[in-house]
Amino acid sequence: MIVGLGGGVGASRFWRALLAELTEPSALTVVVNTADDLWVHGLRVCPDLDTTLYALSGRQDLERGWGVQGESWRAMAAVRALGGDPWFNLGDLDLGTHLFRTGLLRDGVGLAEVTRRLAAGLGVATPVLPMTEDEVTSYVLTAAGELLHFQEFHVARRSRDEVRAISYRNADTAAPAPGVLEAILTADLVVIAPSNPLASVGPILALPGVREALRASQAPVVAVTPVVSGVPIRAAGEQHRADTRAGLLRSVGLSHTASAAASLLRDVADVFVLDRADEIEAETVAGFGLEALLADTLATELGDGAIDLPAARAVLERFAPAERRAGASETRERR
Ligand code: FO1
Repeated sequence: MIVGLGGGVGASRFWRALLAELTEPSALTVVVNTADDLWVHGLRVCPDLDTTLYALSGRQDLERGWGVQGESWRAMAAVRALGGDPWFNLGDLDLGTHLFRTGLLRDGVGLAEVTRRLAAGLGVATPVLPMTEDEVTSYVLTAAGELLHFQEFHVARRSRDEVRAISYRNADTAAPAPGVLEAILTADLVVIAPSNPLASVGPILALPGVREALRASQAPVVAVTPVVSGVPIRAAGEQHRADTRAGLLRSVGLSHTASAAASLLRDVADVFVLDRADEIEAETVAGFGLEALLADTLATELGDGAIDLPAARAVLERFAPAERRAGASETRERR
């Protein structure tokens, strides 16, 4: 059993690439950040859970990274026409997810069960667990002294504010969702996705018992770099996510580098996957007590939902048993 921890866009690419190599979709369980969830228009929106579910069901808008393919925006246009300010864009199809989830939450169903029902409805066979059923929320304190919900900082303000600090409200009193600690403790391999280290991975690690479970787990804990230096960023969304990441890392006195991301995981990870372009950082990573594994960490979309991500293959080849890997036995037979 492989357990993945992560956020939305970067993580879901990695999960898709891992799943393409696995014989069973249920060989992977993913634990997803919920600290950038928000209430908007009276609805509970869980961006990272939804990105994960849309990605694993083949519905994700691969260009934007979030939301559903073939989306329309008539409901938001109606809100605008009524004088509202839909600063957080909910597509018409996506709204169905939020209506379904909010209704169940209002009826007293926990977020883990709601997510299970969403996954079942979307045909996702990989268990997707919210990190917690409690409302844990990332807040960004700006240099101007404003306290912004993470999405206000990231979406409404386009990450332009200088950040002084990020905090995870309620994280210290929240409980990991049912199954989260058990999954980590019984995993054969734990993968920390190439996700924002402070906005997506940080909140999961801040929950009571998670760091301890990662340290107690017998499984190798392999983290994949979210930062690749010196590679021109092509998509506008990638630049926006990089700006958010850089601003948050700066707030804790770190530069926007792979080794800075590794330094935040030094107490829980065993291995840090560096992009080949950042080989020069391998020594720094090793200095944190992490084994540096070099691989190509950038994904290429191949069309029809197929993805090429060599780092996912490299992690499986090194750490997953061959019988779990699609094609691994054929490769052995051919040898
Ligand atoms: N990102 C944006 O940049 N602008 C949006 O209006 C926006 C809306 C949105 C709605 C649903 C959803 O699941 C994600 C959405 N995102 C939007 C992405 C989201 O802000 C980020 O991907 C994550 O929260 C960061 O991990």
